Amino acid sequence: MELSSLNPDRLESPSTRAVPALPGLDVAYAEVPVASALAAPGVIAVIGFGDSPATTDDPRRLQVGLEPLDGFAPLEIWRVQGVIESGRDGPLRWASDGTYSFVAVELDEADHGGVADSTRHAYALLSAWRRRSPTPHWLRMWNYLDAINQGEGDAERYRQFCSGRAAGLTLPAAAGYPAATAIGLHRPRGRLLVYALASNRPGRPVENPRQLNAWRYPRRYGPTAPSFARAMRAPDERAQLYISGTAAIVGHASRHPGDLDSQLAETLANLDSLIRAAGHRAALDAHHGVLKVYLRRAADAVQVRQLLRQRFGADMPLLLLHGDVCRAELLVEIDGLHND
Ligand code: 3EB
Repeated sequence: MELSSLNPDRLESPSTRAVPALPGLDVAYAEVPVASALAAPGVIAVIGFGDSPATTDDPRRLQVGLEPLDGFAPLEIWRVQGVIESGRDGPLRWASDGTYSFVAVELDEADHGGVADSTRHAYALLSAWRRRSPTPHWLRMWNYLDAINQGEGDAERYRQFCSGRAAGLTLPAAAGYPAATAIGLHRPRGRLLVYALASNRPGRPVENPRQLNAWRYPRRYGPTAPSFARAMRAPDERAQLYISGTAAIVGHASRHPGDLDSQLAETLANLDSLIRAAGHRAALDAHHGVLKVYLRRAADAVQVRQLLRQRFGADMPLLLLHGDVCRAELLVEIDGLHND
């Protein structure tokens, strides 16, 4: 389908027709060569982790600068059912089967006057792409930036990021915010990476009854409340829930500062609550979930992996990364996918 052949006005109007559900996406962690991952049918994104540069200019190949912890350095491979087209559009890279798309943008902060303006620019580019695309509905966004807790008070880089995102993000009419993750890199690279999953019909945002909706956080957390939903129920037949970065926040307050075990327990309680709020019945386990864990302290990795293996089973797809949560007192954040 020609990206430009669709009428944006029509795409912006909320869809109320009953439409058949989409096939679900598959996401898996595998230690395989990049070339063979990209060669498999239906692969829409291949995400690597750590400092090694991407060795191909295939638009589907993404690299997140966070170091994998605990010895497991896999690729994250996303697959869809359809035939993939991919390309570039200025600094954007995209891949799509017409029902789902991945789109990514990586900017040098120095080129755009800092973190707020870089973020605004990145989101403006993504928003313009969305409106031209056959997949104008955001399901899920991932954000990775340097030194997320640097700066005092409202000058903190995460808060500046939130203001830039709110200034650049547009949503289709009547749509809620997508699920999201925002994590800080330890090794500064001067770059902002945002990538997103979009689809040709809207998902259903899900909020967590244990937590205040993030977009309603009070002023004390910054001038612009964060633009994300706690989770997004995908518009597919498989009952897939995209889970936002989830931490030890209850209501709007951080719990158990400095206490890793208690933060982990609180985070798992939040995940359970969110999965229930989505109407999913299955437990979070190796058959129904994929989890990515961000740890502020690399030394916590062995203990956290052991605890999560005990809780979810040895086969649970689990990736541990060295990354900073957007509140300085939080040591751990978990995001992922739940299939009911
Ligand atoms: C929180 O619950 C923790 O700004 O996109 C989690 C997930 C967090 C996404 C974002 C921030 C974001 O507020 C931080």
